[in-house]
Amino acid sequence: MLENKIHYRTCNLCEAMCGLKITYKEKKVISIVGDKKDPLSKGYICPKSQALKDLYEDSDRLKTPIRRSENGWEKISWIEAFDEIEHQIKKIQEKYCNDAVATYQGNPNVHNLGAMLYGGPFLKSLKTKQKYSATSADQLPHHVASLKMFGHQMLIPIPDIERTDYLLILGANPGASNGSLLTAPGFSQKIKNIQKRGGEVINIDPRYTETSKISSNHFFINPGKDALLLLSLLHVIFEQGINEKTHLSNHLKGLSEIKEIVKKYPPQKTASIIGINGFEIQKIAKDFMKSETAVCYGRMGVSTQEFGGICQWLINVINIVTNNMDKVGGAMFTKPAIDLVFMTGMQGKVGNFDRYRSRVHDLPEYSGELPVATLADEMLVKGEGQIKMLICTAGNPVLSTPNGKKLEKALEQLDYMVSIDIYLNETSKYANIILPSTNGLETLHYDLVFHQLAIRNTAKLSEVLFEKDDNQKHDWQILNELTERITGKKNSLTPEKMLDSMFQFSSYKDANLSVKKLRDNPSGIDLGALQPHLTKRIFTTDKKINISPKFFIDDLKRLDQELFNVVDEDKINFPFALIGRRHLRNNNSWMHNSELLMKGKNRCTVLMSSKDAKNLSITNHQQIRIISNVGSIELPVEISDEMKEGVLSIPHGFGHNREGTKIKLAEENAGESINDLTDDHKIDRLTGNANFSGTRVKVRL
Ligand SMILES: Nc1nc2c(c(=O)[nH]1)N[C@H]1C(S)=C(S)[C@@H](COP(=O)(O)OP(=O)(O)OC[C@H]3O[C@@H](n4cnc5c(=O)[nH]c(N)nc54)[C@H](O)[C@@H]3O)O[C@H]1N2
Ligand SMILES: Nc1nc2c(c(=O)[nH]1)N[C@H]1C(S)=C(S)[C@@H](COP(=O)(O)OP(=O)(O)OC[C@H]3O[C@@H](n4cnc5c(=O)[nH]c(N)nc54)[C@H](O)[C@@H]3O)O[C@H]1N2
Ligand code: SF4
Ligand SMILES: [Mo]
Repeated sequence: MLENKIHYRTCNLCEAMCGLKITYKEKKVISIVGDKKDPLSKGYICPKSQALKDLYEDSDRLKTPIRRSENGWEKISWIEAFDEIEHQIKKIQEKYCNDAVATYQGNPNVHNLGAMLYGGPFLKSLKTKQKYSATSADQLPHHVASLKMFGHQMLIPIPDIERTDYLLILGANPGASNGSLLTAPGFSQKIKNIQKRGGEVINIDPRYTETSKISSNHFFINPGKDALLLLSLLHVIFEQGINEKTHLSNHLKGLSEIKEIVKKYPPQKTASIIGINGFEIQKIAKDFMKSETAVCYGRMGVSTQEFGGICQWLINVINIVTNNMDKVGGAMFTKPAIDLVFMTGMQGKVGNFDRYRSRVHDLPEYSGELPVATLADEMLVKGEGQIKMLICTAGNPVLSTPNGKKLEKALEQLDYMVSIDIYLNETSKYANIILPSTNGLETLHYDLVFHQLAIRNTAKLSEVLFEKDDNQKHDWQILNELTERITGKKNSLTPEKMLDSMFQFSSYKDANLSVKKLRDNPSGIDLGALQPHLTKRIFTTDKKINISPKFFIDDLKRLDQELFNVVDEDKINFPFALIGRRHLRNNNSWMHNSELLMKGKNRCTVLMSSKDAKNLSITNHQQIRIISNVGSIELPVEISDEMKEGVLSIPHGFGHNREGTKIKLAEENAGESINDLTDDHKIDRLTGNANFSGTRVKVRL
């Protein structure tokens, strides 16, 4: 009789890094529960963790390379697949130029140790400027703000929610997302704990969300107007008078400039545009200042805006001028065991911005990438440097980037495409060859990125639970083989060896960290609470924190023109503003094939306020057409007073109704893609980030 066995690992499905205790027998998962001994998550897990079993067992998951042929998809050997891809890359780069081969890296790359370690060398080997990723449909403004202010793109402050007295949340819904650029398992409980300690949590969102429900107070905001709100909050803060002698004052520059600038934005002038009463704006600013400790946190909803760059800059400014930056209970910086900021910073590799621009729309490069909103046009618009081939790794840009229908047209006319993906889905179906990788429980994992953003410094290794089949390959093996074929150089390092060598640079010398030590401590190792230490790692050339970078200040002209514009044609023709939403049991576009997660009622609906529904004589569940300037989709309405009047909400990641995919359950729960409505030309022109907040739409019955 075989006995049940126990395996400990970190869930890699979202950013929360929850510790799991998995009971299994042979190759069968028996149960997944929270690991109480995990020093970070202490037993917390969410329902999505259960889907790791479904993912492992999913019969739609690809296990061998497949090639598109006249007779449909045919299985081919790895050798044949690599030979053909190598040949195509070389042929296309020779015929056109290196930039004719583009890459897109999707979100699961950052949740995958192998892809993190071997993705960089692979991209480098291609010598192409046409590199894209989900970053520019997500957190790009955070990186740009950190680079301009602190001198390092990864020096991202995180709110110390376990010790703060006042948390101001804009454009984030951790109640559904479990947190982002803030690894804090059990985020919702931590929000409740702030209030139990006598503190306050204020939530600003055009929807009354899962997070709003557990906050002390919620304010509806008009989508896309947060930059004005932040300017007005600063106006009140400076009007009240700040303490200019703080632990950071000798390290700051630009204080008088920002003080002068925000004079132009009193709440009386901005409130009606923002949609929040001027007295309330004043109160938020004053309460923030009054609190012993306070922190402002803004995520997706404020990053993917027309002024996402300005928003992330001003959030940092608020935390700095109220003396809450780099302080317990404020915004803090981590010191993980493998510290990417330290390791790259010491070599002077702190990030880059705008070294070159995109060919078609003149948009800025960030860290070797171009904005993904321009990917389709870079494929469609003829000329030197036009993209002819795409290599897509763990990404589904047809559903996840603005104007997905246009991208489909662009993918259709490419000379060649490769997807490294576990499914035949809406994007990979355009590939000539799909290279399938292992996933989740089949992989060795260490979170290089999310330890860097975690509320507590810990270290944890997840071993392979189920050995892959002989014919399967890990992402790192696929990427390594491709790199070797392009460069002609062998690399025999394994992820394990690389990890071990990175621990040698760890600042936790006494902990003697190594792969072996982590193997001996399968629930993880605690390295302690976050400590203030910013002043030792400012990477700007003059070693000052710049709170008034010219880069952002210059963009205020664009903000003044756009946000104070009273005659807005778009608003007249398209009276509603559309926003997205996340659901606890969705994960972007790719987990709708899990039976456990798909239980329950249809989630792909349009939320509309009862007043708007009444005005338009729309009844609950009625099918309506939503139309933007780029496309239209049909969905059932869910009347809900969660919504601000004039604002509609549709979740992203659906739209599995495209022909020719092989994700059976997802196809049965197809929904429609919100990104068939979002506009690839309406972006934050400053940073190049996509703009999903407040797409103008109209409704037809
Ligand atoms: N309108 C709107 N659009 C959005 C958003 C929004 O809020 N609203 N959110 C944006 C955000 S924050 C993000 S991060 C992006 C996400 O954008 P993407 O990363 O492009 O999309 P995902 O849905 O995460 O798709 C991940 C792909 O990776 C595959 N995959 C999963 N695991 C593995 C693995 O281990 N290895 C390999 N090789 N493949 C794997 C899946 O099958 C899927 O095809 O979407 C963005 N798009
Ligand atoms: N269950 C689940 N968890 C996930 C994901 C998932 O798809 N499902 N995706 C993961 C990924 S890739 C990411 S990046 C994170 C994102 O995690 P979060 O940053 O928490 O993102 P969302 O949950 O989309 O929350 C964004 C909020 O912004 C609001 N919003 C929209 N427009 C505006 C605006 O103009 N102003 C303001 N103030 N608010 C606005 C929306 O109503 C929404 O409540 O979640 C991760 N976790
Ligand atoms: S919160 Fe995220 S990391 Fe934690 S169990 Fe859920 S999906 Fe996994
Ligand atoms: Mo994301």
